Amino acid sequence: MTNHQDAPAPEQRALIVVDVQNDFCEGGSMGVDGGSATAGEISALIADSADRYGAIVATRDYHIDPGAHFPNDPDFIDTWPVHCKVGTTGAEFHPNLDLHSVEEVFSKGAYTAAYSGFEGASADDTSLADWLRARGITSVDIVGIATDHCVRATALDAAREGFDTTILLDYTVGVAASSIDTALEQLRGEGVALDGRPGAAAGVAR
Ligand code: VGL
Repeated sequence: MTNHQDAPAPEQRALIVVDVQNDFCEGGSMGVDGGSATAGEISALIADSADRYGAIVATRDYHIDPGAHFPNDPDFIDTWPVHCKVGTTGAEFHPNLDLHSVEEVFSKGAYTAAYSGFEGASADDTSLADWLRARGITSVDIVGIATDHCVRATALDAAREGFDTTILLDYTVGVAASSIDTALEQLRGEGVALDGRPGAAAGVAR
């Protein structure tokens, strides 16, 4: 079968699940409203789209000592309360996220702030971009937390790396309405396709 140019074959498309970790869900140190419901909805999406993706991967914020990322008086824009420290429950994936189909995990931010999953590496130190290219992936769908921070940064890098990039916004939740709006405008300008509305799957769309 030939492929339509606008529709990459499923084996060329990957799903990237960004930072669906306890600290970014309700009860976590930086819990985002709708995070735990979104985790469950992403699991349902994965279960429904087995034929749609050639690979499913997850990223995680995985801090050891990221210095100025964790000040005493965080501004919640560029600096943050302590979150996703290696060895803590907060760093673990949310239990609503079904990891069975997740082929590889990319960890980022050990000693520095790292918003984009493309700053991450697998356990054998392969970068996300190299890993995807090695599998012939040309197109990525991105979901996860938070729309206005790590999802945004991951999508911008995906597009810069040359992947045909879509954010499935329904399967994302964001921190604040104003930074979500700014992020969506920037993403559109950088050629990222936007599908749906932030928080829609979790029922917290603004
Ligand atoms: C994130 C702020 C700080 C995120 C991570 O996952 O969106 N946001 N670190």
